[in-house]
Amino acid sequence: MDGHINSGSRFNAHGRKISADVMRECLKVYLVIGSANCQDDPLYVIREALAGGATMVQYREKGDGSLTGAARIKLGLQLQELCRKAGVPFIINDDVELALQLQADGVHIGQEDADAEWVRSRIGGGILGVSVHRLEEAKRAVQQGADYLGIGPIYPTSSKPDAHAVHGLQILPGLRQAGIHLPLVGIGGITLERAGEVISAGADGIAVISAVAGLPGDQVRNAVQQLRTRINR
Ligand code: 3NM
Repeated sequence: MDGHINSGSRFNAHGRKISADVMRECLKVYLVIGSANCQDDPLYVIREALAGGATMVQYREKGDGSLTGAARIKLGLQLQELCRKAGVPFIINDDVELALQLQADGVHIGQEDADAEWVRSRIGGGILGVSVHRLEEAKRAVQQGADYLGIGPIYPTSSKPDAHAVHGLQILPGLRQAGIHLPLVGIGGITLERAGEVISAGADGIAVISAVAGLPGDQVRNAVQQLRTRINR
């Protein structure tokens, strides 16, 4: 592995970093998904979400009953193939080695995970997302080469038992006014009804688990279409 994630991908050809403008587009309706989050077969859910216009996918195989070992890798490869066909970046949560093994388009890490500078050195021009909870963390992630910042939880969420205290919408204009210009995605408890206000507050997009993966598979496509409409308003 040469340390350049999926260097054949149109998102980071020749190891170049993704532009902020393309990153903003990719963040619009960002689906975070693992088998434990899905009511239906994750492959069906992903197919429907991509058909509805999901703009980026994060494979986050966590929680009760989540897959490990070969089964985790197999599902990752299957999800990645669907994303590749749809021309949508495929990001791995928290596991640089898995990302390199799968040749994913990027990695998303939290503050408790690996150091962002180290991850950047491992993934070359791949997409690097970092979850931050305060201005100092945001500034540091910018310096360390993040392509986007995840901000959450914006609202209460039951999808992440160890989530931080709820920030509310105010954190978004706070970061913008403090000079953080990197693409931002809001996460945590975001629903169709709330999506518009997250964008109005300063996010470039929304990242969701339950509002998409938690639905019966036959409702997923419509849910993503509706989210895209709210984001573009
Ligand atoms: N990260 P839902 S909140 C994966 O605050 C994750 O960083 C969060 O799931 C953070 O859309 C969260 O179902 C869960 O609320 C998001």
